Amino acid sequence: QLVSTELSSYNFPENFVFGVATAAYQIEGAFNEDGKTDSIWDYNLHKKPDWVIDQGNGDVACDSYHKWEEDIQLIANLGVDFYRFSIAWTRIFPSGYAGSKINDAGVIYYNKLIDGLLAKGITPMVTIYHWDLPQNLQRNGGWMNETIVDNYVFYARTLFELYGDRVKHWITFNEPFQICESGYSETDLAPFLNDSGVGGYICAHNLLISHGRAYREYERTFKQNQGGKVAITAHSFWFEPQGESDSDRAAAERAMQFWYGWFMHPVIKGNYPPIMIERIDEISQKEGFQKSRLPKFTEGQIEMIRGSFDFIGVNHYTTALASISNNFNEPSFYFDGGVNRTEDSNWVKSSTSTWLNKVPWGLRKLLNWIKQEYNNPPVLITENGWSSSTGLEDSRRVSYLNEYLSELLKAIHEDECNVIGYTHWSLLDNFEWLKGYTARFGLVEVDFNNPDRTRTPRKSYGVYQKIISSRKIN
Ligand code: GBH
Repeated sequence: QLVSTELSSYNFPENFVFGVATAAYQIEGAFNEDGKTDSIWDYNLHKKPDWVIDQGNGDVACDSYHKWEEDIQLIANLGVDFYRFSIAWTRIFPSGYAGSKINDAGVIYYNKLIDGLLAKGITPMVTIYHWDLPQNLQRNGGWMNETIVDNYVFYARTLFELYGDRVKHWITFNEPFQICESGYSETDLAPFLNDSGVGGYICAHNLLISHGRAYREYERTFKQNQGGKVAITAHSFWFEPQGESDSDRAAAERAMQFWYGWFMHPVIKGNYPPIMIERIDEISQKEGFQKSRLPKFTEGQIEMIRGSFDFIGVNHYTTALASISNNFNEPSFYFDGGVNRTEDSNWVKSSTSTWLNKVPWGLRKLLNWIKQEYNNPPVLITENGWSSSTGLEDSRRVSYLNEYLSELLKAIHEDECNVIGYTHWSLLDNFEWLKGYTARFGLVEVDFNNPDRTRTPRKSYGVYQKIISSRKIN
């Protein structure tokens, strides 16, 4: 009965909150204004524009650095409770380093944004790190150098100091898997390091320690006075077994642990998932590594990271099918996981993001898995959305939104999953990483050929607006 497609007639609970999300590099532009330095995205895309399908980059993007007042008006008219945006590290600390000179102009920009949101009754939710590492730190190894921890924690602490009187919701990291596996072990995201089977694990290790320390810093120094909440957001597919066999079932469960548990198991239960430790230790040894490619936490680190969340953030877009795989022969996350990822050709596929299929029941199954696995923690959906091309009549986004929210309602009312809110990605069409400006995720269309970056609400904007005001699917 989990796999139905009927729209739900339940209401959203009274305290359920709605939001909309963006990220700094994807919308701000002004890449070299007011003292900002290059992030790994500025640096790499200037050096090699061909990383991106249309050679686009974030130099101007939606120009939200200048058009933030218009953005706030769009957010206010939409009627959401909160706006999730990220802060560019390179605007606050141009050198990136702990203790380095703070950049006042950058500080002021986010003050204006936060105050502008609050003036319209919109709650600001800040992502501290959404992929735009200062290139100056990447010069020094970035997330693969353990000295990143002190630099990140100092940066996070500075944000708590600067904005914590008004910002009560903090996300330390957006999508560790993408930061680390895609950025350090593959070439899907900056810094494109392609250090297969090694870089991603080292990055993730330093990232988890950074998260834990930032959380403890907030808890110790700010929580009592500021009364805010700190969380981490990980991306998760739902992995459905490809067939009925035990090995497909085991592969799907392994996939959940490798993709999602890699980060959430340490944060919620302490340490990496046992299946990851076991497999990576064993495979590393067979490969002739002296030590496991998966780094080890100390007991102290395990305790520090365990429980470092006030709620958990989940970015969920789509579902994949899992079956067993033994087909790789170089050190690799995929070999370690032993999962072959496929999809069902009957699923409705996004025309602009090939990885994105509309599988609404996957959200409900994912929420149930989280409930079981982690003892029903408070979950905020920090991203969910659909990728179209240009055009205001975005009927596929509308059905995606209606159907995913329906499954969310069923998870809340029928399965008692503790979901506290929903965030749509994205407010605006924006710079979609290696897809440039070809994949449009906005409730609002942006004309990137117009120097004014004109914004026009799509049909889905009105549909989401109505869902929020009526508190049900219409
Ligand atoms: C989010 O990432 C990001 O947080 C956001 O910045 C981005 O704009 C948004 O979603 C839309 O993409 O394994 O080769 O099939 C989503 C993360 C990116 C994870 C694509 C899955 C599949 C690549 N997803 N990825 S592949």
